[in-house]
Amino acid sequence: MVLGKDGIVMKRGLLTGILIALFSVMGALLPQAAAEAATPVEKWGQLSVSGANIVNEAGKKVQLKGVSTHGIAWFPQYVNSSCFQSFRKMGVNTIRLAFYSDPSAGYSESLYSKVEEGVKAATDLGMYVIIDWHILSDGNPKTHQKQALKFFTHFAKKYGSQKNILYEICNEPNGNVTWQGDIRPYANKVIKRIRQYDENNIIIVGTPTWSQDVDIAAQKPLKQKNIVYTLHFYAATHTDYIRQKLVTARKMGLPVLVSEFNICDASGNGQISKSSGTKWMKLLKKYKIGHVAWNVSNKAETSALIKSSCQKTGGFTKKNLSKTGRFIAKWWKK
Ligand code: IDC
Repeated sequence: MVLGKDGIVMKRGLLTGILIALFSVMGALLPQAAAEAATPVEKWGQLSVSGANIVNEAGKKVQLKGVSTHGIAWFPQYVNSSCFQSFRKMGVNTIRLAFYSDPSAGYSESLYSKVEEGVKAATDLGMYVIIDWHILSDGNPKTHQKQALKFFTHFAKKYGSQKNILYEICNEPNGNVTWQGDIRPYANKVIKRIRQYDENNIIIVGTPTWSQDVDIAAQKPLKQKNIVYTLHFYAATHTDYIRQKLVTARKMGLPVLVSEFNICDASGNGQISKSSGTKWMKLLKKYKIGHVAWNVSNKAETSALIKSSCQKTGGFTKKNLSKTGRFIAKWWKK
């Protein structure tokens, strides 16, 4: 009986010993595993703007690295979790959902649900997501201001309490449009509306001349908190002259985000310039300015990040990337 009892005690002791050993091994491994598995949003939390920088919840400067969808009316098939996840694996922390605002480019309220699918996929993956009101052929943001207010009311109401959302309120103002006369008044209205429902998340504001004139915006920035200003470049077309605008704006203390770029020419097709592209990427790295590459599709154009021969809509590896995609992907890891 005693022996039997001892036997049980011994077994218990052995079991306890094994469990303790197991837990201590797991304990040593877990923090590392958790750190490796942490998503971008788990790592950085709520973003905000401090001086000329985007900072994380702990107040440290961070560099957003993103990819933009093509127009979601044209390439909705890439708005899915497997697609976003494969870019996350390559070092991307931000997805931009391009919602064209002009009917000629597929504007339709029925696409709100596509934006919601995209936000959900990005959120579940712990990625940041930019909801982009993609004005382009409708050059002046005031042209569709009413629709823009409706759009941002809808999404700010829905996502105001999530910390991974950014709103881009006018992709590329162009034509006879000025900062003071058109963009600034438009931005004041839209920002006021978004802030009714979302007090904190970053709002990205386009600048004149297809979002190149950050130096002009820097002369009279908006007064609200957590605002950044857009500079877009297509490296084969936009060279030192536009890089200088970025340097000027930075020196004036303006927070800038490159919410769209590629290394091809401004048409989105045609030649690419790796040398100008390298100059741009080095400059962005120096200032820790975030960048979002145009575009996730396999369209037969040089700005497409996926090879046109690739028919997949997710699960991409570097091999599936186009020439521009492969060049840009190197900078997601740097
Ligand atoms: C381009 C697309 C192209 C599409 C065209 C018109 O790459 O397939 O036919 O728009 O909608 C921008 C715009 C972006 C453009 C891109 C390339 O923000 O919508 O995409 N570009 O022209 N600004 C500068 C270049």
